[in-house]
Amino acid sequence: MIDLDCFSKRRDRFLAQLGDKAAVIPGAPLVTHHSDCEYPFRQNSDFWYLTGFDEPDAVALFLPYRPKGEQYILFVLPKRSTDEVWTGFRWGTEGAVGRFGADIAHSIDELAIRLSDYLVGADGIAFRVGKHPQVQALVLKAWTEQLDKFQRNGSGALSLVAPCPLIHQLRLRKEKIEIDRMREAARISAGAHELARNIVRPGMNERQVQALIEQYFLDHGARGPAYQSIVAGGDNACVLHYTANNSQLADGDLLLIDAGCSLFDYYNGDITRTFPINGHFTGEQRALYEIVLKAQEVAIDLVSPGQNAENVHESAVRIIVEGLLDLGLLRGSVDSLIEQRAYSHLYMHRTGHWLGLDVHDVGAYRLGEYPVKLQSGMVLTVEPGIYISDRLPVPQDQPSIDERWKGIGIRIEDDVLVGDFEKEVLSLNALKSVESMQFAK
Ligand SMILES: [Mn+2]
Repeated sequence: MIDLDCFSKRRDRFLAQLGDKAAVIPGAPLVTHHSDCEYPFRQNSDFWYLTGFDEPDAVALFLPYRPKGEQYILFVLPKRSTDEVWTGFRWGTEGAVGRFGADIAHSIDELAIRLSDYLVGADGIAFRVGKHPQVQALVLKAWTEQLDKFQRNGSGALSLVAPCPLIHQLRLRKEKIEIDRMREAARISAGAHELARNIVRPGMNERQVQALIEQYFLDHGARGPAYQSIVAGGDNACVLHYTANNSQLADGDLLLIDAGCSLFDYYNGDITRTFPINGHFTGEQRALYEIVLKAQEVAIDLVSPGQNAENVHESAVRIIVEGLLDLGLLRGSVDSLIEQRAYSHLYMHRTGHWLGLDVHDVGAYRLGEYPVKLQSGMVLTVEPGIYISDRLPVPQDQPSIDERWKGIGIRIEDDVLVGDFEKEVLSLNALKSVESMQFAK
């Protein structure tokens, strides 16, 4: 059972920051997959962060201008045995109050008639426009009513603002309880990568490896994969978001696996490993692997309070460019290659992203002119790569690529927590040294 104390503390912080604004935070609905079948339910992360409530079609109101005991309102699916016999247990309004700490709870059917009244007294409304069409119609209607009455009342919610900066600033720095959960997500994810590397043999299908990894996630108590697992043999690894996972693994190719689990409270792991399918690197594979590994280690080394994600990225780019120059895959000076991005046919993505309740987690990377400084409690991935294929044209002045390099795609990704002084690699149980990627098969 999830400890709900942290959610109530977050609500207190959020309410304090709202001033006299109301916030309307919708949960996620069920989403249709096809016909009348739905995707597995996935709660909205902002809603989850503030409520810990894991049912579809809920809406939370935060009303700091109202007296204590009327500030946190939950609208939820009503308890109804004729529905529960089809879709299972619901907490209903009683559970929303008794278990989840709402001051007041109503059936979601009543949102349309109650929302306007609850928003009276707010001097603004915090609501994310453009993401929740049904709730948005009600919010805009209530806001319009207040604007219409403004001349008579001399007060009302004049502004509609985005709640994201407030919530996402909170979410960017993880609490201790969140860090513990992310450690667990990384530990399970790392275990799956270790299993995969030990079982993979030439002739297996990518899909079988995906099945092993995802079985491991479920076996170890996770909800499932945090995102579509990428199991990409050989040239497939050069497609960054390859998810077809239906090719046979060839003797002599590398296998790139980008997979992580999501826990029941939605914290995620995000790990990539690349290893030779037959247990032995070719010379070309090894040379490139060593570059990516060095780039990743140098970049991880830089992760510390006061640093920023752009410097982390640039440090990895520099090592990769230097390495590709040495191998004759680039031509020119390191600085001008970096400045002109003349490496981007071989390394075309950023070196990492925030990680948390969302795999590409919320939080700004820049504040205007300045990159956001890393602070303790932030978690980011560090994931440089090199991908050699014919998909992108070789820039003018750059050497054409010999066939022996083609079909090699390598990425190495870890999840790194910024500590007070030191970093912690949450995913360190997934091995990555050249030696540990190779063994007799
Ligand atoms: Mn990632």
